[in-house]
Amino acid sequence: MQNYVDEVLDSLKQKNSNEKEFIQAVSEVLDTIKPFIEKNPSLKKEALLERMVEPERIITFRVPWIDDNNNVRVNRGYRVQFNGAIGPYKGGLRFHPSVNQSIMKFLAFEQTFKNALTGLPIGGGKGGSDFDPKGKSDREIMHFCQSFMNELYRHIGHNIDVPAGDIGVGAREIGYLFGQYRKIKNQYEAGVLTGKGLEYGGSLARKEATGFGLIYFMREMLKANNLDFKGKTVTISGSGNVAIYAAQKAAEYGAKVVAMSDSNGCIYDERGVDLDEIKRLKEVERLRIKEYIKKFPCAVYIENQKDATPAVYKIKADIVLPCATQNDINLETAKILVNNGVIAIGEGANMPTTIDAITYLIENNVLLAPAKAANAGGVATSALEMSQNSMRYFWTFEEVDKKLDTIMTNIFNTCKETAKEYNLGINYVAGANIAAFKKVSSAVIAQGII
Ligand code: NDP
Ligand code: 2IT
Repeated sequence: MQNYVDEVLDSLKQKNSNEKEFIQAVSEVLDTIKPFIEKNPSLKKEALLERMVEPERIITFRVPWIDDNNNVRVNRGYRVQFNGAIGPYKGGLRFHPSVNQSIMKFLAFEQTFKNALTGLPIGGGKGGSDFDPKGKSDREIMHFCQSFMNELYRHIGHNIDVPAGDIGVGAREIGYLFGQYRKIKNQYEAGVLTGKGLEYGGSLARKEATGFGLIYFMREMLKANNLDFKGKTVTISGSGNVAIYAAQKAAEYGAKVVAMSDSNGCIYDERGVDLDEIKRLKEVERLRIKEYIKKFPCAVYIENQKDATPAVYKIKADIVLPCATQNDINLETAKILVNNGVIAIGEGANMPTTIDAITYLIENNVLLAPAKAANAGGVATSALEMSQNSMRYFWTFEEVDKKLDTIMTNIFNTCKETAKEYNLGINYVAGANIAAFKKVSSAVIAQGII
């Protein structure tokens, strides 16, 4: 059976040799589920792994738009509908210049398992574009979103595929996308997108959900190991949606967030980062994080050096929350973190840690909250938004937040129990992968060869 996993991985590497992020995401999952595959030898006859690593469908399309100087510009749009066995495809849209098919496939693959862990009826998908929103005017963003939807609309629907936000896509973009969908379809299909504004079908607590959910998961993970947030120092990579609300909840639990970052560098504020200022800079003004020190000259700004560990990871902290992008923590960075005495790492971003770094961290007894479990609060609350849209009703902030807390607590328990069942100690990464794989694969098998 060991061979079966290796055969499938070899063939995947051959077929997708230029898709390094996708190969990485699949390798991490398949390597950690080997004990489960061993116990279920009949899966090979079913070609189950081959079916699980092949997306149901990939859509790519041209997105033409006109910039403020009247130049015609063209970007590439994507939607990867990876696995719809347990519900409509569900997952965010990422607008970032680095977006390519490999990144879309890795994100959609991860999403499939993450969504299964939430316990809610959602399949896995992801989409986006290599469009760079940085420095674009509101009008350019709107025009791009409209053009993107001019093609995407034919592939989505509240029972088909339900996109949401991710890097570079927040409430503003979801608003423009929803408006264009409504215009084209001439119908009010509230549940076709999530992360909507509160005035038109958005859910209370969706904005906070990924960050809050990450901290609820971490709270349970720390508790299971006789630890908590009180008095701990925290550093956070990123200062976007996930980072901000993770910082807020960690501070509520008595931790001190001393550093946050963007792709240029980080700010270090010994007294604890002022989140109102971060929110003003990032959510309202859309400025760089280095502006923080204008208001707080006692803080320092440290610029990243090219090809080196990002500055934020060199700052000593008990708890580290990567909430920016993939492969932020490599082996070299993991060694720095361990040397600095890190206790726990919470993956708010998708696949922020390379495989060798994960192995090193777990071997060094660092508690690692794996992305597909720990950041599932965002998509779980998106599913709650879909429920509210179907009911044509809404829950209060407290009601949604309480459901989110229960979901995150359940996900942690699933990871812990599965790790225990397979004698994996604190390897919650393997626990999450096995539990999620079990669920999606049984649904796939039950539905026959399709
Ligand atoms: P945002 O666009 O709101 O913020 C992204 C943050 O990451 C910014 O601070 C950005 O800095 C920083 N960053 C640093 N390096 C990079 C890089 N190379 N590429 C892109 N961003 C970089 O995104 P989110 O907060 O929504 O997403 C952050 C992470 O969390 C992503 O990995 C996403 O997939 C994941 N996630 C998001 C969920 C959600 O609900 N939004 C749910 C689950 C996971 P800069 O401004 O300099 O680019
Ligand atoms: O990575 C993710 O889980 C998200 N970007 C959120 C997806 C969603 O559908 O809310």
